[in-house]
Amino acid sequence: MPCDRIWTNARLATMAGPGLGVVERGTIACRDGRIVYAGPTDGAPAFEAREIIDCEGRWITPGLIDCHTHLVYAGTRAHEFELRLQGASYEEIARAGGGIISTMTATRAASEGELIAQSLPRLDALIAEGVTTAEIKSGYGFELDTELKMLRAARQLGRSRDVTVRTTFLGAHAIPPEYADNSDSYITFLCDDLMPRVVADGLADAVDAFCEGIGFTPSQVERVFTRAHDLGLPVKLHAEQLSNLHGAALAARHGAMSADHLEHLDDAGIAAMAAAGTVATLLPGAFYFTREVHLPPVAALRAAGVPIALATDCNPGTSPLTSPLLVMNMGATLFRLTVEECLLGVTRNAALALGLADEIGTIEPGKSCDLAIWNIEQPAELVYRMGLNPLHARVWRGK
Ligand code: DI6
Ligand code: FE
Repeated sequence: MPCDRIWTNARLATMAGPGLGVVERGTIACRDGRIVYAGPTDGAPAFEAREIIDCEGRWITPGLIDCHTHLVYAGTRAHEFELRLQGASYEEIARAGGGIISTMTATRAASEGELIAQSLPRLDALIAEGVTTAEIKSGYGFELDTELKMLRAARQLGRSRDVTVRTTFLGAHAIPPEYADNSDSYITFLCDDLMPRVVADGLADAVDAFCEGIGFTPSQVERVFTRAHDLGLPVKLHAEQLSNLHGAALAARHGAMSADHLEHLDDAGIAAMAAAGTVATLLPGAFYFTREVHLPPVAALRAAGVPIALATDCNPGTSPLTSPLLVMNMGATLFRLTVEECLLGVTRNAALALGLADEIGTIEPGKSCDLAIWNIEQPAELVYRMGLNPLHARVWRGK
């Protein structure tokens, strides 16, 4: 079998099932950036490879996928963190004009180059832990120039590193000061002007919104989703993070790829997600950092067969986190996910949450050859440790 490169003498966690899809003595072959063989070395076809890489018994997983980030932004909110340490709540800070709006001010003021320069270290931190695909949202502009600037910056970040970037238009993240008393008019502006322009410039792969007391109402989200459908973009939703507005059920009704956060999700929302095939993206970094105590209903999600993804939610206010390994540890420790669920959460189910299940997320023939090679003795180590990065090498599209 002709191919460009093979990795051999490896232990594979293909994540293609059953379980982790473990192959103890495995080989992966790649041609034109795609996997052409992944399985036992014994009985593999005869390869004519230009390069053979001896993995010396290391473990290989799919490249990790961070399916929910706001990593493009300017400035920092360390001062708000200090206020919260003194007792202020996230919602109080937001209602006092801080929070998302303070990042909006910094992001509007930054040039595109500054925005890229400030965001690149965050992307590099993800890459350093084996990430080969990251989603990046807009949502700190709320005006045409800044929303476009954020999305262009995200795309440019993807071009400047060996990583796949998927962009999401999150114009409905907060109500900008220009529309403080008239959020419905902002939604009209978003649907009539912002979103069509983002689509015309080809800058978004999906549309997201924040359904919350300090964000947008379900009926406003409905308008955003309807417009997204008209423009041909898939949707997802920040739902049930601080309260239960039944956003997950709304998202499921609109065929959303994922509903995210979900600490306050109820049984009806779970049933709707299960029926629609909507992924539950859990964000333990935000749960931890806001000192949330209301747990997402993991056992009920599991029982209903809802696929669970895990992501950093990298953002300056509620999750200044750039470690997918720590996300897995938190998923297990805080949310009681199993090792297998944590690993699926940053691979196969994260791919599903991005609508990329045919392309990435497992090590299977036909998929992009995106791999992470680890210095570990067993896969549980990826979930178990806090702060040690055992990545040996990362492969993106076969290189
Ligand atoms: N929920 C969150 O946790 C982030 N956005 C959202 O809708 C917070 C974003 C920020 O505070 O900057
Ligand atoms: Fe978020």
